Amino acid sequence: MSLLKKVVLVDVVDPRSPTQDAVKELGELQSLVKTYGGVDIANVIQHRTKPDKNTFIGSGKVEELAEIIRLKKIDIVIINAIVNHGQLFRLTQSFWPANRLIQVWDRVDLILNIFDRHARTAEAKLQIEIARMQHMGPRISGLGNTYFSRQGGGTGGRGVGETNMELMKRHWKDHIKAKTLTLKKLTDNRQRQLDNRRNNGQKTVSIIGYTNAGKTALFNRLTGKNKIVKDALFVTLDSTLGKLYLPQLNQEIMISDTIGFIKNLPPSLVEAFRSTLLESTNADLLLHIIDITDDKMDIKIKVVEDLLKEMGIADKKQIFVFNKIDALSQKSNLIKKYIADNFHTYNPLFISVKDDIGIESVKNVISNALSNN
Ligand SMILES: Nc1nc2c(ncn2[C@@H]2O[C@H](COP(=O)(O)OP(=O)(O)OP(=O)(O)O)[C@@H](O)[C@H]2O)c(=O)[nH]1
Ligand SMILES: [Mg+2]
Repeated sequence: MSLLKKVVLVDVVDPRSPTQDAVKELGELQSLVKTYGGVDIANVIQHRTKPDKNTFIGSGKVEELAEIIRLKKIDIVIINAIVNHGQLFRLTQSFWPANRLIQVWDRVDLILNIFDRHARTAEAKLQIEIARMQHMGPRISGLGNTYFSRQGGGTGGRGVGETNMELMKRHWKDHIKAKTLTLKKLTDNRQRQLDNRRNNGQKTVSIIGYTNAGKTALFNRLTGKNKIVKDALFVTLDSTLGKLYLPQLNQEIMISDTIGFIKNLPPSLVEAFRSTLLESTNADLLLHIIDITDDKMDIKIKVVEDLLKEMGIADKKQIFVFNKIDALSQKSNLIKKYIADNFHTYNPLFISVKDDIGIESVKNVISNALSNN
């Protein structure tokens, strides 16, 4: 018997969006699922209408899915949208006749589960736990059991149920509060270390950007480290530091590699990852790495910019580094001109970590930016 979990993807498409966008979206979703690992995509179905209040996908699709779950022995249904917990719960419930152990994830659950697998430090693990509690609400395990058994069994009067629900919500809130406090202690501690570093005159450059842009590849190249570089999303979760000696400044500076950004991150996740991005919020300079071969480049730049705004660091000094020029097609001159016209305020650089092109110019630009600080 295969150990792979069988999944069905429900791709949610805005009926107004062009087909090629829908294909891209699905591509990203499939990469995400592959990144999670250990699963076999048995089916992909498309949902093209407005979200249904009760089940998000509407009763027709629920039936279609239940049939697929039954026939293909599906373990997990993944919906490519942010779905509220009431809807997720009702969906799960309506698939029980087809599979009593069915799991229904939305995009946030998927991202959280990926994060969970990749998190290494206590801090990252705690962040994920908090974000998960916030996202899942009373679906969380432990508390969730009571919820499921009460709702599923249908025992107890309505009044009693509601009281339990209130108690559970309070318990859930207290739980989040306690975890948040523990995380805050860890974060405060790290902030003190960062303050010390700054007071000692240590400069830091933080590498940021959309996931899979080549941040870790550049980090390795600059610092001589050997962190995992992979064609997958969210390979890096915790921020890591390395050193780079800059002859121009006659100084060793710190470089940090960070988690990649992705669109549709729910606010709870952004909040939780504030701590992971502490290196970036305290950095003297941001190197924003962009995959130049990606024809969704503009949207991805905007996603990163919006997240920087949410973190309150959009005004920090930033340099755009366009990576992977080795893989650029014949249109390369057009693309470079477009970038020069639109992003000249960010000192755009064109590099290839793979073919070792432009690395010296990255170091020079860093030196110049830091010496003007
Ligand atoms: N063609 C080409 N591929 C590159 C280059 N730099 C990185 N890559 C590839 O891009 C993929 C992602 O690289 P990473 O360095 O892991 O990307 P990342 O931004 O750290 O990704 P996450 O940590 O997952 O957010 C890998 O398959 C790399 O081999 C480059 O200069 N040219
Ligand atoms: Mg990385």
